[in-house]
Amino acid sequence: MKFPHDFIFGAASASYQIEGAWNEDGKGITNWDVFSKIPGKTYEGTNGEVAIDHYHRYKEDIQLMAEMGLESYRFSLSWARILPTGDGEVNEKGLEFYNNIINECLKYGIVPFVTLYHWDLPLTLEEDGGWTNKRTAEAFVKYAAICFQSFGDRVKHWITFNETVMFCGLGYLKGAHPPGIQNDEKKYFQATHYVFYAHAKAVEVYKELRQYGEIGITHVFLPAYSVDDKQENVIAARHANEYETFWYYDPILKGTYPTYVVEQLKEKGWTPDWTEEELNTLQRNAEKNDFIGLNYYQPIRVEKNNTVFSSMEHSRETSTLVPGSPSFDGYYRTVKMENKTYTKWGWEISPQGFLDGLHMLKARYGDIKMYVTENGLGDEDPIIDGEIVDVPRIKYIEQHLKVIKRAINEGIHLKGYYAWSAIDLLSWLNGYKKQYGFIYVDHQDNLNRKKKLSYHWYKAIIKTRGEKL
Ligand code: BGP
Repeated sequence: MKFPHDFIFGAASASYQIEGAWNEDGKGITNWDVFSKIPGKTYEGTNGEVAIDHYHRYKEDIQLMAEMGLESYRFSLSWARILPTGDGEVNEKGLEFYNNIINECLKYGIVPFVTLYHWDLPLTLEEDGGWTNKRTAEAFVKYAAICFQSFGDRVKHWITFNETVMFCGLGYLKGAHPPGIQNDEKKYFQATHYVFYAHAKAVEVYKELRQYGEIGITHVFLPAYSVDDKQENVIAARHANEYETFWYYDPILKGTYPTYVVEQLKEKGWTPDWTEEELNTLQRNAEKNDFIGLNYYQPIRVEKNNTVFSSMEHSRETSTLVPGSPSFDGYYRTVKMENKTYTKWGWEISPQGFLDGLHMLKARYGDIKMYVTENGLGDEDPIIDGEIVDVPRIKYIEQHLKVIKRAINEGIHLKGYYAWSAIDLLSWLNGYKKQYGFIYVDHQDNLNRKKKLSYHWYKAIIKTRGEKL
Protein backbone atom coordinates (compact mmCIF):
# COMPACT_ATOMS: atom_id res chain seq x y z
CA MET A 1 0.00 0.00 0.00
CA LYS A 2 1.16 3.51 -0.81
CA PHE A 3 0.50 6.44 1.48
CA PRO A 4 -2.64 8.32 0.41
CA HIS A 5 -2.05 10.82 -2.39
CA ASP A 6 -2.79 13.79 -0.11
CA PHE A 7 -0.43 12.67 2.66
CA ILE A 8 2.51 15.07 2.87
CA PHE A 9 6.13 14.00 3.29
CA GLY A 10 8.11 16.82 4.82
CA ALA A 11 10.89 17.79 7.16
CA ALA A 12 11.24 20.54 9.75
CA SER A 13 13.51 23.11 11.37
CA ALA A 14 13.28 26.16 13.64
CA SER A 15 14.65 29.67 13.18
CA TYR A 16 16.98 29.88 16.18
CA GLN A 17 18.44 26.47 15.44
CA ILE A 18 19.44 27.20 11.85
CA GLU A 19 19.48 30.87 10.89
CA GLY A 20 22.38 32.51 12.69
CA ALA A 21 22.68 36.20 11.64
CA TRP A 22 21.52 36.94 15.17
CA ASN A 23 22.06 40.69 14.93
CA GLU A 24 21.85 41.32 11.20
CA ASP A 25 19.46 43.38 9.11
CA GLY A 26 17.64 44.90 12.05
CA LYS A 27 16.74 41.74 13.91
CA GLY A 28 15.96 42.37 17.59
CA ILE A 29 17.66 40.50 20.42
CA THR A 30 15.80 37.47 21.74
CA ASN A 31 15.58 35.62 25.05
CA TRP A 32 17.75 32.84 23.58
CA ASP A 33 20.43 35.25 22.34
CA VAL A 34 20.96 36.20 25.96
CA PHE A 35 20.20 32.95 27.78
CA SER A 36 22.54 30.78 25.68
CA LYS A 37 25.45 32.97 26.71
CA ILE A 38 24.99 32.37 30.43
CA PRO A 39 27.83 29.97 31.37
CA GLY A 40 26.73 26.36 31.82
CA LYS A 41 23.31 26.71 30.24
CA THR A 42 24.06 25.02 26.91
CA TYR A 43 26.36 22.22 25.83
CA GLU A 44 29.88 23.67 25.55
CA GLY A 45 28.39 27.15 25.44
CA THR A 46 26.93 26.68 21.94
CA ASN A 47 24.58 29.40 20.76
CA GLY A 48 22.68 30.53 17.70
CA GLU A 49 24.87 33.46 16.66
CA VAL A 50 25.89 31.62 13.52
CA ALA A 51 24.06 28.29 13.92
CA ILE A 52 24.31 26.68 10.47
CA ASP A 53 24.18 30.06 8.75
CA HIS A 54 20.95 29.27 6.95
CA TYR A 55 20.28 33.02 6.79
CA HIS A 56 22.96 33.30 4.14
CA ARG A 57 22.74 29.82 2.68
CA TYR A 58 19.01 29.28 2.43
CA LYS A 59 19.08 28.95 -1.35
CA GLU A 60 21.50 26.06 -1.22
CA ASP A 61 19.55 24.42 1.63
CA ILE A 62 16.20 24.65 -0.10
CA GLN A 63 17.71 23.45 -3.35
CA LEU A 64 18.96 20.36 -1.50
CA MET A 65 15.49 19.82 -0.01
CA ALA A 66 13.99 20.09 -3.47
CA GLU A 67 16.44 17.58 -4.86
CA MET A 68 15.40 15.21 -2.07
CA GLY A 69 11.84 15.51 -3.34
CA LEU A 70 10.60 17.10 -0.12
CA GLU A 71 6.92 17.96 -0.52
CA SER A 72 6.74 20.38 2.36
CA TYR A 73 9.13 22.25 4.62
CA ARG A 74 8.15 23.22 8.15
CA PHE A 75 10.17 26.16 9.46
CA SER A 76 9.61 28.88 12.03
CA LEU A 77 9.75 32.64 11.81
CA SER A 78 11.87 34.62 14.20
CA TRP A 79 9.43 37.09 15.75
CA ALA A 80 12.29 39.50 16.53
CA ARG A 81 13.32 39.68 12.86
CA ILE A 82 9.86 40.93 12.01
CA LEU A 83 9.09 42.96 15.13
CA PRO A 84 12.44 43.67 16.79
CA THR A 85 10.86 44.84 20.05
CA GLY A 86 7.98 42.40 20.00
CA ASP A 87 5.10 44.79 19.52
CA GLY A 88 6.65 47.93 18.03
CA GLU A 89 7.73 48.81 14.49
CA VAL A 90 7.93 46.26 11.67
CA ASN A 91 11.38 45.51 10.26
CA GLU A 92 10.98 45.32 6.48
CA LYS A 93 14.22 43.37 6.12
CA GLY A 94 12.76 40.64 8.31
CA LEU A 95 9.70 40.35 6.10
CA GLU A 96 11.95 40.29 3.07
CA PHE A 97 13.98 37.38 4.42
CA TYR A 98 10.90 35.22 4.98
CA ASN A 99 9.41 36.26 1.65
CA ASN A 100 12.60 34.98 0.08
CA ILE A 101 12.38 31.67 1.95
CA ILE A 102 8.74 31.19 1.03
CA ASN A 103 9.29 32.09 -2.61
CA GLU A 104 12.31 29.83 -2.82
CA CYS A 105 10.21 26.92 -1.52
CA LEU A 106 7.40 27.66 -3.97
CA LYS A 107 9.86 27.85 -6.84
CA TYR A 108 10.40 24.11 -6.32
CA GLY A 109 6.83 23.27 -5.42
CA ILE A 110 7.68 22.78 -1.74
CA VAL A 111 4.71 23.63 0.49
CA PRO A 112 5.76 26.04 3.26
CA PHE A 113 4.37 25.01 6.66
CA VAL A 114 5.07 27.92 8.98
CA THR A 115 5.46 27.92 12.76
CA LEU A 116 4.98 31.37 14.26
CA TYR A 117 6.59 30.66 17.61
CA HIS A 118 9.36 28.17 18.12
CA TRP A 119 10.70 29.57 21.38
CA ASP A 120 12.72 32.65 20.39
CA LEU A 121 10.94 35.55 22.08
CA PRO A 122 11.89 39.21 21.57
CA LEU A 123 13.88 40.21 24.64
CA THR A 124 11.75 43.28 25.29
CA LEU A 125 8.80 41.01 25.99
CA GLU A 126 10.80 38.52 28.02
CA GLU A 127 12.07 41.31 30.23
CA ASP A 128 8.51 42.44 30.82
CA GLY A 129 7.46 39.06 32.23
CA GLY A 130 7.40 37.02 29.02
CA TRP A 131 4.53 34.56 28.83
CA THR A 132 3.38 35.38 32.36
CA ASN A 133 2.38 38.84 31.15
CA LYS A 134 -0.72 39.26 29.02
CA ARG A 135 1.18 41.85 26.99
CA THR A 136 3.08 38.99 25.34
CA ALA A 137 -0.16 37.26 24.35
CA GLU A 138 -1.55 40.47 22.84
CA ALA A 139 1.78 41.13 21.11
CA PHE A 140 1.72 37.64 19.65
CA VAL A 141 -1.69 38.22 18.11
CA LYS A 142 -0.43 41.42 16.50
CA TYR A 143 2.66 39.60 15.21
CA ALA A 144 0.53 36.72 13.90
CA ALA A 145 -1.76 39.12 12.05
CA ILE A 146 1.24 40.79 10.38
CA CYS A 147 2.50 37.39 9.25
CA PHE A 148 -0.91 36.32 7.90
CA GLN A 149 -1.20 39.58 5.99
CA SER A 150 2.36 39.51 4.67
CA PHE A 151 2.67 35.84 3.73
CA GLY A 152 -0.85 34.44 3.74
CA ASP A 153 -1.27 34.73 -0.02
CA ARG A 154 1.36 31.99 -0.34
CA VAL A 155 1.41 30.28 3.07
CA LYS A 156 -1.67 28.14 3.65
CA HIS A 157 -0.48 26.08 6.62
CA TRP A 158 0.14 27.74 9.97
CA ILE A 159 1.23 26.47 13.35
CA THR A 160 0.89 29.04 16.10
CA PHE A 161 3.08 27.51 18.82
CA ASN A 162 5.61 24.76 19.12
CA GLU A 163 5.45 22.63 22.29
CA THR A 164 4.01 24.84 25.01
CA VAL A 165 4.88 22.26 27.67
CA MET A 166 8.55 22.49 26.79
CA PHE A 167 9.13 26.23 26.73
CA CYS A 168 6.89 26.83 29.75
CA GLY A 169 8.03 23.77 31.71
CA LEU A 170 11.71 24.26 31.04
CA GLY A 171 11.32 28.02 31.47
CA TYR A 172 9.40 28.16 34.77
CA LEU A 173 9.85 24.78 36.45
CA LYS A 174 13.28 23.51 35.52
CA GLY A 175 15.07 26.71 34.67
CA ALA A 176 16.74 25.05 31.69
CA HIS A 177 15.27 27.39 29.08
CA PRO A 178 14.71 31.12 29.34
CA PRO A 179 13.69 32.84 31.54
CA GLY A 180 15.53 30.25 33.65
CA ILE A 181 13.09 30.17 36.58
CA GLN A 182 12.82 27.07 38.79
CA ASN A 183 9.87 25.58 40.64
CA ASP A 184 7.39 28.38 40.04
CA GLU A 185 4.20 26.43 39.38
CA LYS A 186 2.00 29.48 39.52
CA LYS A 187 3.97 31.16 36.74
CA TYR A 188 4.13 27.95 34.76
CA PHE A 189 0.36 27.52 34.61
CA GLN A 190 -0.14 31.24 34.03
CA ALA A 191 2.24 31.13 31.06
CA THR A 192 0.49 28.12 29.51
CA HIS A 193 -2.85 29.87 29.86
CA TYR A 194 -1.67 32.98 28.05
CA VAL A 195 -0.23 30.81 25.29
CA PHE A 196 -3.58 29.05 24.78
CA TYR A 197 -5.35 32.41 24.86
CA ALA A 198 -2.91 33.88 22.32
CA HIS A 199 -3.43 30.81 20.15
CA ALA A 200 -7.22 31.09 20.26
CA LYS A 201 -7.12 34.79 19.38
CA ALA A 202 -4.68 34.19 16.52
CA VAL A 203 -6.94 31.47 15.14
CA GLU A 204 -9.88 33.88 15.34
CA VAL A 205 -7.94 36.60 13.51
CA TYR A 206 -6.81 34.12 10.87
CA LYS A 207 -10.33 32.93 10.16
CA GLU A 208 -11.62 36.49 9.96
CA LEU A 209 -9.08 37.23 7.23
CA ARG A 210 -10.65 34.50 5.08
CA GLN A 211 -7.39 33.33 3.58
CA TYR A 212 -8.69 29.78 3.26
CA GLY A 213 -5.71 28.01 4.66
CA GLU A 214 -5.39 25.93 7.79
CA ILE A 215 -4.19 26.70 11.28
CA GLY A 216 -3.42 24.65 14.36
CA ILE A 217 -0.98 24.20 17.22
CA THR A 218 1.85 21.74 17.81
CA HIS A 219 2.60 20.04 21.07
CA VAL A 220 5.17 17.47 22.02
CA PHE A 221 3.25 14.26 22.42
CA LEU A 222 4.41 12.28 25.44
CA PRO A 223 1.79 9.58 25.98
CA ALA A 224 2.21 8.12 29.48
CA TYR A 225 2.04 4.41 30.21
CA SER A 226 2.16 2.69 33.55
CA VAL A 227 5.21 0.47 34.08
CA ASP A 228 2.93 -2.37 35.25
CA ASP A 229 -0.64 -3.24 36.26
CA LYS A 230 -0.36 -2.01 39.85
CA GLN A 231 -3.25 0.31 40.50
CA GLU A 232 -1.19 3.13 41.95
CA ASN A 233 1.02 3.15 38.86
CA VAL A 234 -1.95 3.05 36.52
CA ILE A 235 -3.37 6.06 38.37
CA ALA A 236 0.03 7.77 38.16
CA ALA A 237 0.03 7.32 34.36
CA ARG A 238 -3.45 8.78 34.16
CA HIS A 239 -2.26 11.73 36.23
CA ALA A 240 0.65 12.20 33.82
CA ASN A 241 -1.63 12.17 30.78
CA GLU A 242 -3.93 14.74 32.39
CA TYR A 243 -1.05 17.12 33.12
CA GLU A 244 1.23 16.49 30.15
CA THR A 245 -1.29 15.96 27.38
CA PHE A 246 -4.89 16.90 28.19
CA TRP A 247 -3.89 20.22 29.76
CA TYR A 248 -2.36 21.07 26.39
CA TYR A 249 -5.00 19.83 23.98
CA ASP A 250 -8.27 20.33 25.90
CA PRO A 251 -8.20 24.15 25.96
CA ILE A 252 -7.41 24.12 22.23
CA LEU A 253 -9.84 21.48 21.01
CA LYS A 254 -12.56 21.51 23.67
CA GLY A 255 -12.19 25.13 24.72
CA THR A 256 -12.11 24.15 28.41
CA TYR A 257 -9.46 22.93 30.81
CA PRO A 258 -9.49 19.34 32.12
CA THR A 259 -11.50 19.27 35.37
CA TYR A 260 -9.09 16.82 37.01
CA VAL A 261 -6.22 19.30 36.76
CA VAL A 262 -8.34 22.39 37.43
CA GLU A 263 -9.53 20.95 40.77
CA GLN A 264 -5.99 20.20 41.89
CA LEU A 265 -4.68 23.58 40.84
CA LYS A 266 -7.34 25.19 43.03
CA GLU A 267 -6.23 23.17 46.04
CA LYS A 268 -2.59 24.01 45.44
CA GLY A 269 -3.09 27.68 44.71
CA TRP A 270 -1.71 27.33 41.18
CA THR A 271 -4.77 28.40 39.22
CA PRO A 272 -3.83 30.97 36.58
CA ASP A 273 -5.40 34.41 36.89
CA TRP A 274 -7.88 34.03 34.08
CA THR A 275 -10.75 36.25 33.10
CA GLU A 276 -14.16 35.43 31.69
CA GLU A 277 -13.13 37.08 28.46
CA GLU A 278 -10.08 34.81 28.16
CA LEU A 279 -12.01 31.66 28.96
CA ASN A 280 -14.73 32.65 26.49
CA THR A 281 -12.10 33.23 23.84
CA LEU A 282 -10.88 29.65 24.27
CA GLN A 283 -14.42 28.32 24.11
CA ARG A 284 -15.50 30.42 21.14
CA ASN A 285 -12.58 29.38 18.95
CA ALA A 286 -12.11 25.73 19.83
CA GLU A 287 -13.99 24.48 16.79
CA LYS A 288 -11.99 26.62 14.41
CA ASN A 289 -8.80 24.61 14.72
CA ASP A 290 -8.07 22.76 11.51
CA PHE A 291 -5.51 20.32 12.89
CA ILE A 292 -3.16 19.53 15.70
CA GLY A 293 0.52 18.90 15.25
CA LEU A 294 2.26 16.16 17.19
CA ASN A 295 5.97 16.14 17.85
CA TYR A 296 6.59 12.56 18.79
CA TYR A 297 9.90 11.23 19.97
CA GLN A 298 9.07 8.92 22.86
CA PRO A 299 6.41 7.88 25.33
CA ILE A 300 6.92 8.13 29.09
CA ARG A 301 6.89 5.10 31.40
CA VAL A 302 5.50 6.09 34.71
CA GLU A 303 5.25 4.85 38.28
CA LYS A 304 3.87 6.39 41.45
CA ASN A 305 6.56 8.45 43.13
CA ASN A 306 6.82 7.14 46.67
CA THR A 307 9.95 8.92 47.78
CA VAL A 308 9.59 12.10 49.76
CA PHE A 309 9.40 15.01 47.39
CA SER A 310 11.37 18.08 48.29
CA SER A 311 12.70 20.46 45.70
CA MET A 312 13.96 18.97 42.47
CA GLU A 313 17.52 18.58 41.42
CA HIS A 314 17.88 20.20 38.03
CA SER A 315 20.63 19.75 35.54
CA ARG A 316 20.87 20.35 31.83
CA GLU A 317 20.86 16.59 31.20
CA THR A 318 17.77 15.78 33.28
CA SER A 319 15.97 18.67 31.61
CA THR A 320 16.04 16.95 28.26
CA LEU A 321 13.44 14.28 28.97
CA VAL A 322 15.74 11.52 30.13
CA PRO A 323 13.70 9.09 32.23
CA GLY A 324 14.43 8.96 35.93
CA SER A 325 13.13 12.15 37.45
CA PRO A 326 10.02 12.93 39.48
CA SER A 327 7.23 15.02 37.97
CA PHE A 328 7.16 18.67 38.98
CA ASP A 329 4.38 17.99 41.49
CA GLY A 330 6.13 14.93 42.91
CA TYR A 331 3.21 12.66 42.04
CA TYR A 332 4.94 10.31 39.64
CA ARG A 333 8.35 9.47 38.36
CA THR A 334 9.46 8.51 34.86
CA VAL A 335 11.33 5.24 34.64
CA LYS A 336 13.94 3.72 32.37
CA MET A 337 12.87 0.12 31.74
CA GLU A 338 15.18 -2.83 31.21
CA ASN A 339 13.20 -4.27 28.32
CA LYS A 340 13.00 -1.09 26.24
CA THR A 341 15.36 0.40 23.66
CA TYR A 342 16.87 3.85 24.13
CA THR A 343 18.82 6.32 22.01
CA LYS A 344 22.31 7.49 22.97
CA TRP A 345 20.60 10.41 24.68
CA GLY A 346 18.33 8.13 26.69
CA TRP A 347 15.08 8.63 24.80
CA GLU A 348 12.99 5.50 24.40
CA ILE A 349 12.40 4.27 20.86
CA SER A 350 8.78 3.13 20.71
CA PRO A 351 6.72 3.31 17.53
CA GLN A 352 4.06 1.21 19.28
CA GLY A 353 3.85 3.87 22.00
CA PHE A 354 2.93 6.33 19.27
CA LEU A 355 0.26 4.11 17.76
CA ASP A 356 -1.39 3.53 21.13
CA GLY A 357 -1.14 7.24 21.90
CA LEU A 358 -2.84 8.17 18.63
CA HIS A 359 -5.78 5.98 19.59
CA MET A 360 -5.90 7.66 23.00
CA LEU A 361 -6.11 11.06 21.26
CA LYS A 362 -8.81 9.85 18.92
CA ALA A 363 -10.84 8.53 21.84
CA ARG A 364 -10.70 11.93 23.53
CA TYR A 365 -10.79 14.38 20.63
CA GLY A 366 -12.55 12.52 17.85
CA ASP A 367 -11.61 12.89 14.24
CA ILE A 368 -9.43 16.02 14.34
CA LYS A 369 -6.87 16.12 11.53
CA MET A 370 -3.31 15.50 12.71
CA TYR A 371 0.16 16.02 11.35
CA VAL A 372 3.33 14.55 12.76
CA THR A 373 5.20 17.84 12.87
CA GLU A 374 8.41 16.33 14.30
CA ASN A 375 9.85 12.87 14.65
CA GLY A 376 13.41 11.72 14.31
CA LEU A 377 16.54 10.33 15.85
CA GLY A 378 19.17 12.39 17.63
CA ASP A 379 22.46 10.62 17.08
CA GLU A 380 26.16 11.08 16.58
CA ASP A 381 26.30 9.94 13.00
CA PRO A 382 29.07 7.57 11.92
CA ILE A 383 31.29 8.75 9.07
CA ILE A 384 32.90 5.95 7.06
CA ASP A 385 35.21 6.82 4.18
CA GLY A 386 33.79 10.30 4.09
CA GLU A 387 30.18 9.11 3.85
CA ILE A 388 27.64 9.82 6.59
CA VAL A 389 26.18 6.41 7.21
CA ASP A 390 23.22 7.22 9.46
CA VAL A 391 21.60 3.80 9.33
CA PRO A 392 20.04 4.06 12.83
CA ARG A 393 18.15 7.19 11.67
CA ILE A 394 16.83 5.35 8.62
CA LYS A 395 15.65 2.52 10.87
CA TYR A 396 14.05 4.90 13.32
CA ILE A 397 12.09 6.81 10.69
CA GLU A 398 11.18 3.62 8.86
CA GLN A 399 9.68 2.11 12.03
CA HIS A 400 7.67 5.24 12.71
CA LEU A 401 6.41 5.61 9.15
CA LYS A 402 5.28 1.99 9.32
CA VAL A 403 3.10 2.61 12.37
CA ILE A 404 1.80 5.79 10.78
CA LYS A 405 0.67 3.78 7.79
CA ARG A 406 -0.99 1.34 10.15
CA ALA A 407 -2.62 4.17 12.08
CA ILE A 408 -4.10 5.57 8.88
CA ASN A 409 -5.49 2.12 8.09
CA GLU A 410 -6.97 2.00 11.57
CA GLY A 411 -8.86 5.21 10.95
CA ILE A 412 -6.53 7.81 12.46
CA HIS A 413 -6.81 11.10 10.57
CA LEU A 414 -3.10 11.67 9.88
CA LYS A 415 -2.22 13.83 6.91
CA GLY A 416 1.49 14.36 6.96
CA TYR A 417 4.88 13.54 8.39
CA TYR A 418 7.66 16.03 9.08
CA ALA A 419 10.96 14.49 10.01
CA TRP A 420 13.03 16.37 12.52
CA SER A 421 15.11 17.66 10.95
CA ALA A 422 15.67 18.60 7.32
CA ILE A 423 19.30 19.46 8.00
CA ASP A 424 21.67 19.14 10.96
CA LEU A 425 21.11 22.06 13.28
CA LEU A 426 21.76 23.45 16.72
CA SER A 427 20.13 21.43 19.48
CA TRP A 428 18.89 23.84 22.17
CA LEU A 429 20.84 22.26 25.00
CA ASN A 430 22.94 19.66 23.20
CA GLY A 431 24.93 21.70 20.71
CA TYR A 432 25.83 20.24 17.32
CA LYS A 433 26.78 16.85 18.66
CA LYS A 434 23.23 15.54 18.62
CA GLN A 435 22.40 15.36 14.92
CA TYR A 436 18.97 14.88 13.35
CA GLY A 437 19.26 15.91 9.71
CA PHE A 438 19.14 14.28 6.28
CA ILE A 439 21.78 16.82 5.32
CA TYR A 440 25.07 16.95 7.18
CA VAL A 441 26.75 20.22 8.09
CA ASP A 442 30.52 20.07 8.44
CA HIS A 443 31.55 22.27 11.35
CA GLN A 444 35.22 21.52 10.65
CA ASP A 445 34.95 22.65 7.07
CA ASN A 446 33.23 25.95 6.55
CA LEU A 447 29.74 24.58 7.37
CA ASN A 448 29.68 22.73 4.07
CA ARG A 449 26.57 20.66 3.36
CA LYS A 450 26.67 16.99 2.46
CA LYS A 451 23.96 14.42 1.76
CA LYS A 452 23.69 11.61 4.28
CA LEU A 453 22.61 8.06 3.51
CA SER A 454 19.20 8.91 4.97
CA TYR A 455 18.87 11.69 2.40
CA HIS A 456 18.88 9.16 -0.43
CA TRP A 457 16.65 6.80 1.52
CA TYR A 458 13.99 9.45 2.27
CA LYS A 459 14.10 10.58 -1.33
CA ALA A 460 13.20 7.05 -2.41
CA ILE A 461 10.44 6.81 0.21
CA ILE A 462 8.87 10.02 -1.05
CA LYS A 463 9.19 8.98 -4.66
CA THR A 464 7.51 5.62 -4.08
CA ARG A 465 5.06 7.10 -1.53
CA GLY A 466 6.26 4.62 1.04
CA GLU A 467 4.89 1.66 -0.87
CA LYS A 468 7.45 -0.81 0.46
CA LEU A 469 7.13 0.24 4.10
C1 BGP B 1 11.73 19.36 20.11
C2 BGP B 1 11.90 20.77 19.59
C3 BGP B 1 12.91 20.87 18.49
C4 BGP B 1 14.12 19.99 18.68
C5 BGP B 1 13.76 18.59 19.13
C6 BGP B 1 14.95 17.72 19.49
O1 BGP B 1 11.24 19.42 21.41
O2 BGP B 1 10.68 21.25 19.09
O3 BGP B 1 13.23 22.23 18.34
O4 BGP B 1 15.07 20.59 19.45
O5 BGP B 1 12.88 18.62 20.21
O6 BGP B 1 15.41 18.10 20.74
P1 BGP B 1 16.91 17.95 21.19
O7 BGP B 1 17.67 18.86 20.29
O8 BGP B 1 16.94 18.38 22.61
O9 BGP B 1 17.27 16.54 21.03
